Amino acid sequence: MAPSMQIFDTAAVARYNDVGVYHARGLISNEWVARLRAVIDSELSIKKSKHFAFQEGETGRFLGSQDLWRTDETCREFCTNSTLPRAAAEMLGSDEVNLFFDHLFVKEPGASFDTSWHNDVPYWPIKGSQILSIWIALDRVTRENGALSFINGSHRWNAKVQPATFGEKADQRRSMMELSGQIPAELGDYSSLDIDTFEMEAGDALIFDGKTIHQAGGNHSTNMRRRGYVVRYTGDDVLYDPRPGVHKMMLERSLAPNDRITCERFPLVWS
Ligand SMILES: O=C(O)CCC(=O)C(=O)O
Repeated sequence: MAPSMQIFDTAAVARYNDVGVYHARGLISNEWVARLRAVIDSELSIKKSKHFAFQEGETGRFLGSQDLWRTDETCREFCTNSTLPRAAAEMLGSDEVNLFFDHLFVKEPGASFDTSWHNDVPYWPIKGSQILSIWIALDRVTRENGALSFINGSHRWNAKVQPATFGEKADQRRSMMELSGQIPAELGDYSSLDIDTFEMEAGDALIFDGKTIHQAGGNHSTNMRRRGYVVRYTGDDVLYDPRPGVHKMMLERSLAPNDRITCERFPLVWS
């Protein structure tokens, strides 16, 4: 059963709307953290599972996976029937919430590559304003092992920041936004921007708008993993939009352009 108590106060929702990201401390219980860690470690240990490497360095790997909830019962329960759908509904200000997908980002010790600056909506075949991600720390996250940074207010820029690569070849970090001349070529030059970097405890979550521009540092530690599990949700105003440039693996054949996205793959999880 979804919990019935309100999770966020008006200040939290206002902060999310204002800057495009909110640090929800202790959103996830220790029990869920332990259950999700177990699923993730088992996913990453199976040689032929569907996880993939964003990058493989000499020292540590940056691993990802997607749509775990579709095959794993623990992830399904967490994404559809934990505190999360309500958290998404409150932040989105939405009567209904769909699960879009879940996503894994694991930086093993020594996976020193940054996650390039980007925002998420340009990758996805949906449009609308009520799109968010809940990035859950399953380990302590510090500046040393891969903390995430966000450009405050960038969800209002109407920008598309879609790097050519997700990090390995830093010199190829060219974004659509960079190409359109809206911001300087490298985000290292972003001294005038209001950027927050979040250190987190296991069980904390960052809730951010699909348009907020963000990045993550590499994992420079020798012994701290950084397991991030992200669940993405959409609200009332979101429609299917299979335009050129979106990830092909996200396309859903049962939907037509401008359909509401509710279907087996993007189920309604809150109403
Ligand atoms: O965890 C990371 O390194 C990147 C996460 C991210 O970009 C996202 O969740 O959209």
